[in-house]
Amino acid sequence: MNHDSKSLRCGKRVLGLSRPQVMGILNVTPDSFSDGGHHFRWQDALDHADAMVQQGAAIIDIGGESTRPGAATVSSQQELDRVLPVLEAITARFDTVCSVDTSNPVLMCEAVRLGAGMLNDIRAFQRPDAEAAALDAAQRHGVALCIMHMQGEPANMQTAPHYQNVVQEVRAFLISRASRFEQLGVPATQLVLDPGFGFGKDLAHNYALLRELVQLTQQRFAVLAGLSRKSMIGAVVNRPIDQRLSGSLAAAVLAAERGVSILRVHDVAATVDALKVLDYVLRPAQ
Ligand code: YH5
Repeated sequence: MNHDSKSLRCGKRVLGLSRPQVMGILNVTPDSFSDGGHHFRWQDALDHADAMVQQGAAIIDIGGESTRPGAATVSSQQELDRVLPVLEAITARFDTVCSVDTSNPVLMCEAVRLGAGMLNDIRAFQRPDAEAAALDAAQRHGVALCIMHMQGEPANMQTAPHYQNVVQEVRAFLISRASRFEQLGVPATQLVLDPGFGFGKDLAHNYALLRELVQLTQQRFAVLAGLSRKSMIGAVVNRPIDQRLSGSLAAAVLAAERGVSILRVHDVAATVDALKVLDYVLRPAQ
């Protein structure tokens, strides 16, 4: 699908996708917004969400499970305790769509009750009960579902990623998963596909997916890309994680130019500016 015709239902709201939209990342893990110890600073997290909304984020993606290789596994209750209070505060304060980054079916149900407009699962709703929870959320509350491709699990996914044809395999997986949700009654206007940059892919796999994104964006679903600060940027520019903004902006613009509708990013203001330039180039001359 191209940018002209798309919109995404996110619960009570409809997000127009005639221009690419920005999803701001809000991590609520102990290593973010901490005071150096184990104390999580709620106000800092809310201030950060506020800033991202002011900068033009259409969606705030709240995540309480670290997917870094070697990261401590989080219990279901811990994840609920981290995410739900922040979600509740954000939906009360800001007129923005909230997405919850989780594979936990209990959190999916609770998040939708508190007004989340999108569920974002790096495991594509394949864990036991996650599919049923996502289906219920989509059908009863109209929330959008973001289906991401990953090979393996975060703990081992970068060990030896292997594909015959990464673009075809990722596309086939995503289309089959989305078609299943459609058959179960979820309209395509509530489904988002994501190739899952960095999730069980080496550098060549990641760049093949970025190069060939039109193979995903030409389907009938909206596409989301998460490229911000990832290793595939760091490997090319040869810079640590806090110096990857320029590379991330280049990747975001290249993805949007290939028809991606939602960019999941850390740096909202800079990405919004970069996308404005792309939008002006793509706009018919007046
Ligand atoms: C994604 O792509 N990613 S969490 C490593 C980094 C920087 C950032 C080494 N959740 C995605 O953001 N959900 C995450 O530098 C996601 N798509 C969707 N839908 C990983 C992350 C990151 C990892």
